[in-house]
Amino acid sequence: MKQENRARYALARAGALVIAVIAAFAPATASAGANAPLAEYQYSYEDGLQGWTPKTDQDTGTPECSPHASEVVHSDDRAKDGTHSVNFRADGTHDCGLLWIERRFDAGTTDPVQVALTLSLYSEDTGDAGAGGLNRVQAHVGADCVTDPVLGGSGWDGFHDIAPTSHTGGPGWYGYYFKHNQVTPAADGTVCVGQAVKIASTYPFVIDYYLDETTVTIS
Ligand SMILES: [Ca+2]
Repeated sequence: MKQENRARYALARAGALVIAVIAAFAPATASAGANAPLAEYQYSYEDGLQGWTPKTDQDTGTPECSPHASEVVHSDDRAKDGTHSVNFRADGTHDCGLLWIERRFDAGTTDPVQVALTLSLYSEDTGDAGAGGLNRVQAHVGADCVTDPVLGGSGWDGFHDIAPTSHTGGPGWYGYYFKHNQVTPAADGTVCVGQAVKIASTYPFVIDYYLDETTVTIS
């Protein structure tokens, strides 16, 4: 009888796990259901930046903020998957800044496509690191990459806001999702995707964020 109960428990538990897995992937399945992916690209950054180019507002076009020592580098300090990730070193000295990596993707068409981006970011922020606002995860999706980001009234031109880097749950890896419903690729059938951290506060030190598990889906 005990054995039977154990078997029933194991079956019930397996069923619950299956349901949990389905639930976890349901949104992705639903969004891709009517529009089958043309291409899906995944990155764990184990061997380097895998074609992604690191940039900051300081080294791209006209510097927008007073000089800050932010940089984006490959790292083995932390990883969500494997042993390596991308370290966004956000220097908050001047209450301003943008760090990102960008990469072009073959959409396989010049017709409008939908581009979805998922990523994991490790952050220790639990609120404003200074007193100017919350640092944020942002994204760029377009035919062209951003050659000179300009800080406008509502944020960095060309970058879409996703969510703050801070979480009341404390330090850890957090998932972010962004979808651009209609992007017309460049003449060569490619689109540019950027993953960014916006510095929105003043703090006299460097905050280390880590990016891992990026997926770009083109539909
Ligand atoms: Ca990794």
